[in-house]
Amino acid sequence: MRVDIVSIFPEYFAPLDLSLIGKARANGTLRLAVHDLRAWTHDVHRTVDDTPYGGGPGMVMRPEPWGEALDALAPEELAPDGVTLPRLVVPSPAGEPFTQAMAYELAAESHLLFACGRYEGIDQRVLDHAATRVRVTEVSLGDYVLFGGEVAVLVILEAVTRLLPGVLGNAGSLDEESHAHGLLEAPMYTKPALWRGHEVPEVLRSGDHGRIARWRRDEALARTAGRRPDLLAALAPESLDKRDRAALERAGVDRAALERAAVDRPTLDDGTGFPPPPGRVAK
Ligand code: JAH
Repeated sequence: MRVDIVSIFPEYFAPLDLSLIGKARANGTLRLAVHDLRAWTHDVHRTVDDTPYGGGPGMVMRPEPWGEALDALAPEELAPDGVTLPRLVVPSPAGEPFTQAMAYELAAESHLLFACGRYEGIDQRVLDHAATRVRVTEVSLGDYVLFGGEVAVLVILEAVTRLLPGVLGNAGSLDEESHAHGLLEAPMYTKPALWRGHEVPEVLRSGDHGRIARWRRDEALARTAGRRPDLLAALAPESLDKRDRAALERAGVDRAALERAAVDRPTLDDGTGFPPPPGRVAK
């Protein structure tokens, strides 16, 4: 995968040299470049902002440097080597909520271009113009406002690059983790069995893999019901079997309350709302 990032603070992306993302860059799985928006300014002050039309507080990012950045990184004419157009991702509190499903979608792209806004945002015409050339997705990490899109891009890249083939050492862990089944995960424990008066649940030390799997499923269901009723309500009814429903009943889940919490029903056939991890075939 190729990734380009445009920002007025390229130094924010130093962590992308580290850990598994750094390794993916070093071994060529990830070709990532960070660009300073000011490279596409021409005045002595390298100005990237101006006052908002219509008045109001703060400043808006002026369109011209962004237009030149787009010309450089998503050229109108397809390169003769057949390099594909990037998908433009723009973090914004007004964007579509970022989810694990969107992480899978972005991980399937061959080229992502991230535009980091600052101040009160980017002149709307930049996005309108970009949409005549490339697919544009405004993405929100949640209902809060940051100083700019840089940290949001770091978060999105963490979620996306770990899904790329070969980036995670243990590929098996992808389909067991939180959100992979539309539920939160059961709690995890390691040695020692007794620590500061707290014991590891007996079932996990029993060696009975059937009992362990059932316990984990029950814990996942109870946790999800307690903490994220919206996730439980969004599960397709077929993805809950009789034993699951019994576990939810024991956890005191009121089905009507779940229905009220439903926000968005999954559309994919296995009922999770997520595509299978790379290398696994959908049921
Ligand atoms: C703030 C440009 N929901 C996360 C998020 C993403 C981006 C921004 N804020 C919050 C942001 C100012 C300018 C982007």
